[in-house]
Amino acid sequence: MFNLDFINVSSNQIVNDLKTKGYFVFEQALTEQYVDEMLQEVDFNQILVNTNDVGVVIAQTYKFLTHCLANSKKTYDLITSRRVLDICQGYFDDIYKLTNHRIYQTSKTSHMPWHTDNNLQVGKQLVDKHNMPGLLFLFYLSDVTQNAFQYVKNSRQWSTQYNHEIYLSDNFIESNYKNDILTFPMKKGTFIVCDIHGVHRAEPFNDHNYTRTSLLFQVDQVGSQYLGHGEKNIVNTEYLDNLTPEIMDYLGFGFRRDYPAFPCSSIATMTPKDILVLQRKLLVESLEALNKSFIKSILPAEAIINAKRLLWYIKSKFPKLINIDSNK
Ligand SMILES: O=C(O)CCC(=O)C(=O)O
Ligand SMILES: [Fe+2]
Repeated sequence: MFNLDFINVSSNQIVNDLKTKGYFVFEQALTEQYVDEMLQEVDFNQILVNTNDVGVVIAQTYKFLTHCLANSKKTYDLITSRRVLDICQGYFDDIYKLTNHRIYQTSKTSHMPWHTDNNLQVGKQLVDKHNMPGLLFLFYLSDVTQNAFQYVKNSRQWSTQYNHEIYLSDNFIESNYKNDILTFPMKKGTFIVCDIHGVHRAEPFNDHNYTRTSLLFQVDQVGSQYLGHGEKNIVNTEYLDNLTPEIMDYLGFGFRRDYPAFPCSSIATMTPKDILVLQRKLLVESLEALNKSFIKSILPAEAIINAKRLLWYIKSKFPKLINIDSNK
């Protein structure tokens, strides 16, 4: 999973950097092979439409696989890895929980505002800022030359002053903290972890040939006064080969979750171009479906069942000859 150079950095060192500076960055912490295998588990070209599974949705220029703990064993293993848990154990002094996670792909253009991630929500609305300790974990799953993560040095020391603002304006940061902006254009596999109270964003970009792929997850020290804080974690039970009380607690077994999965997507969050691509695909599939339903409507049900019985018989006699999908 991790490159040797990263394995050789102690978790104490990472925690120490987090406590003193508010962030820690390591270029190419994940092996290239691990990232490639992780990406093979995600199909960004398959968008959910009446699909009975977890999968990818579109919100503007982003594609999201929010429920990656249900769809990617590699992601599950990374999010529940000893390394991540050791960092959390060292950093937090009370129970901590995974509060959200997602793999996402940003294409063509994006202008993310400067913000902190200590958000409290009611439904999908951000309503307030909280003061629970929290960590934002970010892994680059592609080489990041544009749209890099940016962090304002020492901003966690003053960000509470702006708790009444949902975002900070580009102008404000540019005029007051220009020299404190750290930008991390780095290679695939890079690991970034920072204090959620620090001001950060992905640097705006506009390049129709560029795509950035990332894994992000957040861990908060959720106290009992914040019952329900966090998105639900949908996990594939097949992946749970390392379950311990520690991991059950971290994943929030039996813990209330009130926030909807991010982003709240629908057809309305798609770009006109993505809607057109989808409509074209749907048209072809709809014609096939109509064709099938027309044939079904003119044939007696008994004839269809008999045809399936015949196919099954032929298949059992000549297995290589035919492949039936009995749902069709
Ligand atoms: O993608 C990034 O670089 C930052 C993302 C982020 O801060 C967020 O989604 O809250
Ligand atoms: Fe953020």
